Amino acid sequence: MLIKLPSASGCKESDVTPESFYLSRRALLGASAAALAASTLPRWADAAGPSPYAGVEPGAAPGWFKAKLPNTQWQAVTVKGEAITPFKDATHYNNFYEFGTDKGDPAQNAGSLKTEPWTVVIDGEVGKPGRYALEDFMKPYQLEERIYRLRCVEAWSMVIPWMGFPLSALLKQVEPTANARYIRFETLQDPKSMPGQRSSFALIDWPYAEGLRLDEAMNPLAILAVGMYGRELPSQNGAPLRLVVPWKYGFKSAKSIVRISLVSEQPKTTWQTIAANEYGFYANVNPTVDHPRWTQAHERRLPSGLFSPNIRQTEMFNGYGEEVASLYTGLDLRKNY
Ligand SMILES: Nc1nc2c(c(=O)[nH]1)N[C@H]1C(S)=C(S)[C@@H](COP(=O)(O)O)O[C@H]1N2
Ligand SMILES: [Mo]
Repeated sequence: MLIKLPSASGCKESDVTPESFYLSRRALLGASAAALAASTLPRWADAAGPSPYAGVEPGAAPGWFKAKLPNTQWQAVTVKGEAITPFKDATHYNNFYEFGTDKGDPAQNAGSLKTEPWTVVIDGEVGKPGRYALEDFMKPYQLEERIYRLRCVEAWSMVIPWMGFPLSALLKQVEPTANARYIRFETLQDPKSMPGQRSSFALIDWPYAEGLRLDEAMNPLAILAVGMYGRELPSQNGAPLRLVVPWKYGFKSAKSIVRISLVSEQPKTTWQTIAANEYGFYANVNPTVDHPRWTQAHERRLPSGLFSPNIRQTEMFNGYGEEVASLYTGLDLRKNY
């Protein structure tokens, strides 16, 4: 399941600029194809069908990609034989309640999000708390591409190529104290730019907050993403910094993060606060534990249509059990949903 592509050291710096990201990765895949089982390559890699990156070119998405992503490493965790979701779907079918509750609202409204300058605060139970401009916050880390399934608790899913760095790398840097047992993530609160925070949708007690157990946060699959499809994150996907935890339901992956706190107690999360009987703290993807109002046994993979709903079986831990199941030995996943 884990595939390591040739590392950046194998190619010239000019090969890893975002402009040539897609093409040179294809070249790398081609060159190393013999070394990889063909069945483990993502479907788009064999050049059949339209590129899922269509529309990624800056000209096709004005204003979305303000800068290039420097320092990117050729490393991917891919999904076996599954196509990457077209860029268009990944950026026009979103949950980001700060910008509205309809799937198309974030694409329509998130243009008002001001991502520069952006400050990230690290606080709580850490030896090295701090307040960083995003550029400085990111600087120590080599960006990697991670191609992950994203499974929303609402039973739809996508496959998205993220760009980011392991959350574990940040945690090692900030030195959690012996009291640190959980990590809490907080999204921007800015009613001026976020219409959902000033509307009548008072269900949510802003800001949006999420959390992980520290050992979950240290798992190598958990990343902080700053980009997708080889470019900066579009605002509707949580620019400029969002969490991605691929074995958990999508709501764990908090967008537009401004504060990361190490804490000793399990933090209160947004969806748990709204409906604890429907959305637990763990929120591991689990086809055997239904949502009280619908089954979680299967999911609709986007893009899907009325006549081609594209239904697939949901996998335990969203297919990442090999990497994460050991985190939960001895835990009743039915109670701790
Ligand atoms: N701040 C914030 N983060 C959020 C949400 C939100 O409403 N606000 N929605 C979550 C949900 S329910 C999902 S499924 C994913 C969707 O990510 P995507 O739009 O990039 O696919 O973001 C998650 N992160
Ligand atoms: Mo979701």
